[in-house]
Parts: sequence; C-alpha cells; structure tokens
Amino acid sequence: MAKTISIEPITRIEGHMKVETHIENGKVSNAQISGQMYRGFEKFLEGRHPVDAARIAQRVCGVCHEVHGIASILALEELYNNPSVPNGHILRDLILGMHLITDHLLHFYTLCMPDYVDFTKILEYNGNDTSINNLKNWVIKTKPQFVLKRNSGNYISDTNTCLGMINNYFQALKLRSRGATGMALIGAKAPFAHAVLPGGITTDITPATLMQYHTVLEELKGFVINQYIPDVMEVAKRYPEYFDIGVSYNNFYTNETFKSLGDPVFKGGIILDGNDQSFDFNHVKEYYDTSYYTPAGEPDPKKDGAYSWTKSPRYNGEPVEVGPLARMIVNKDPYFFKTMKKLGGKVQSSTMGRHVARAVESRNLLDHLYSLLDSYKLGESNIREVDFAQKITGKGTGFSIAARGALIHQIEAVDGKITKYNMIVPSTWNFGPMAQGKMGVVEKSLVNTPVKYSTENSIEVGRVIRSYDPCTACSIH
Ligand code: NFE
Repeated sequence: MAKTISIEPITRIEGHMKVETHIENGKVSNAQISGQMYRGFEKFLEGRHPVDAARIAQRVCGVCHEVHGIASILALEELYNNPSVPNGHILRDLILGMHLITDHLLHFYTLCMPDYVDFTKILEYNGNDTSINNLKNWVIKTKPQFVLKRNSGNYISDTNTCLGMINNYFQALKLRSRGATGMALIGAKAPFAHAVLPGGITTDITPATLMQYHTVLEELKGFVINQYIPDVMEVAKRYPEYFDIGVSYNNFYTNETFKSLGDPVFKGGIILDGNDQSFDFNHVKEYYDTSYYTPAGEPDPKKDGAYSWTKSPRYNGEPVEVGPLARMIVNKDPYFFKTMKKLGGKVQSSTMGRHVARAVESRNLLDHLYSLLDSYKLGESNIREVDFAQKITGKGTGFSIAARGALIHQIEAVDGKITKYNMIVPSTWNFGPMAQGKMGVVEKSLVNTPVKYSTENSIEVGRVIRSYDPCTACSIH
C-alpha cells in the first residue's frame, strides 16, 4: 500500500530540514528534501568591507565555521593579489585538518550512533567500570530522551558492543572539545577563528603552541585508531546491506586541498558517469527550478512549484555528490579501496561507504597533521599583510573543502566594498532539490530505501540522510 512519510524536522543534524518520502511496496519510491528557512548571508555582505566577509561568513554555521573562514580568505587573497606565506598555509591546514577529524567524530558518535546502537543497554550494566556506572546513574537520574525513547529499528543488541560504543560516544564529546582547544591555539579562538587574514595568520606561534597542539593531536590519534575506526568497522560489518542502500548518481567532486607541503593530500577532480575529468568551474551553475528564488536569484517565498530554500548547484547540469566519500573515490585512495574490499562493500555512493570514508580520511589526515607540525618554521613570518585602507576593485574565488565536501566562496568588490558574494556549499550540492528534471543527490539516494520498521519515523530514511552529515544551516546560508 502506498503511503507518505513526512519527517520534520529531521533531528540529529544541523539546521531545519524536512523530508517527505513516498513508500510503495515497502520501499521509498520518491523523495523531496527541503531546507526550511532563508538566511541571506550573501545579501547582507553586500556593501561591507571585503575583509569582513571572512569574519561574517564563519557565522553561517556553528559546526563548520573555520572552513568558511578559510575559503573566504582564499577568495580575498585572489582579490588583493596577496597569497599566503608558507607558514600561514601550514597553520590554516592545521586548523582545517583538526576540524575535519573532530567533525567526523561528532558526526559518527553524536549524530549517527543512536541509529545503530541500543543505548538502553546501559541500564543492564552490572559491572564495576566507574565511567560506565557514572553514565548509567546519569541516565537513571536525567532520563535523556535520546537514550530512552527509540524509533523502532534493528539496533545492535549485544550488550558488550553497545556498552563499548556508548562509552566512546561520551569520550568523543570530550575529544571534540579538545579539538576546539587545538584549533583555538592557532586560529585565536574557536568557534570563529579570528586570526585568519589574507596573506596568512596573525597568531604568534611559539614552541609551546606547537607542543600543546601536538598533545591534542596525540589524544585524537589514540581515539581515532583505537576507538573510532574499530567502531565504524563494527557497524559496517553488522549492517552490510547499507553498502547498497543510499546509492545516489555516482557522480563525485572534490577540490584540491592540503597543498601547503607540495603535493595535495586531496587532488581536485570530478567523476561523471564513471569518467574522471578535470574540474572546470565554468561548468558549475546554481539552478533555482524548485527553490524559492526568482530567476535572478532573489528570494521568492511564494514561488509556484518551489519546495526548498536550498539552491541546486549542478555540474554540466548534473547533480554531483560531495564529501569524504567523493574525496576517497576521486583520489582512488588505496587504503579506502583496501578497506572496502575487506568489508565486502562495493566502491560506490552508499550509506556505509560514507561512514567508512570518514574513518579512513581521519586516519590519513592524522599523518598529514604531524608532517605539517614538522614543517612549520619557527622564526619565519606567519603573514604577509595587506593594506586594508586601499579601495580595492576586483574579484576572487576560493576553492577549498569542508568536512561535508567541496566548498567555494566568490567575492566581487568595487572601491573597497563588496558588491557580490556567493557561496557554493557542500550541503547545497548534496541537499539541493530537483532541478533540470533531476532529483537532488540525497533525494535520489533515498529512492529504493527499504522501509521495514516504522512508517511513522523510518529509521532507514534517517540512516541514509544522516550518512551525508547534513547541514541545513549551511545549505540555505
Ligand atoms: Ni554547516 Fe559545512 C561543512 C560547509 S555544510 S557544516 O562541512 O561549508 O555543507
């Protein structure tokens, strides 16, 4: 029997998103995803001093603020024709890398794990482990809804596995906080790094700064290697069907990033219909077919046929998936391919592939962050300063990445004032609605998702959507 499931808001994501799925014969046959509000960052940047963009754009998001700062700075460096000094690049990459790893921890443990692990198992614990007993007492006392109120579903039920993962869930929160400390050492504060400027970074870096960052890195490494990667592998082994659920178009795109030491850690590129291509920005266009905007891009909340405030970026008119999985596939990362083979998963767009890609990416980035620390040159300048009093006229584009995928910021200025600002954001690529007759990336990946456990609040639909780590705050910016 056909049925419609409407979930609004989707919880355990950033921002306000609605998803409507049509179910036929126990599977999703159609889906619409909508970003539910307008924010207008690009509009209210107009008329401001260009350097304000790197401060204000970070406020797009409480999760991925520093990535917007860095992409904006790259655009400003082109505008002012003032590329960063080598130390500035290294320091910004130290911020970006630590952000990506701790963001992946937040995603897997805080946002996704309640879809897989039966948290109520903690109430069955009768052992002597102090930290688990503390958690158990906390649950009994505060009765948190995310522990006690469960959607129907096929959760991991064996008590020991659940207890280990629940313990790691809380450890991951502490590490996210430690990661913020590491990023603040370099960016001057977290959230919202204020030290990033065109030409580099203003922070004074001392041996003590590097040692403190190193200490955080060691803590992160211990957790990623000993807890995060094994936990992702455990979930992947228990839910192999999710290597074939949540499959989108198999078009992937990433920007080149982490190139301060020469060869980039991530090459840029795009795969369309299975063919590798070099990325050409001229082929990128944002469509408004079913978004609440006029053809000129002005907000139009009453537009007929529109259902989302998210725009629809397309490459050559095609929807393209971005994110850690895209980075692994475009880069043909050997460790990722080996891991997928070991797990028996096809290398393609999939729910579980996205989780595995984040775990592998975290491992790869840890190694790179140690190399960056080694390459930083104490005593050399961290910045080549710009004269901000000049009345700059020109354009700049910053190509970078965020945890959720490829990120682009574009600026145009006349006589020292911003005349146009545009952001093309990962969650906009993934969560944009129907355009040019094709469903958005995540809409497409919901089609064929089996709905077995509940027709009220499908756990399967939630698993597919959360595997992209959605940020509606960013997507509607
Ligand atoms: Ni608001 Fe973000 C990331 C950016 S969204 S979380 O990562 O840019 O896609």
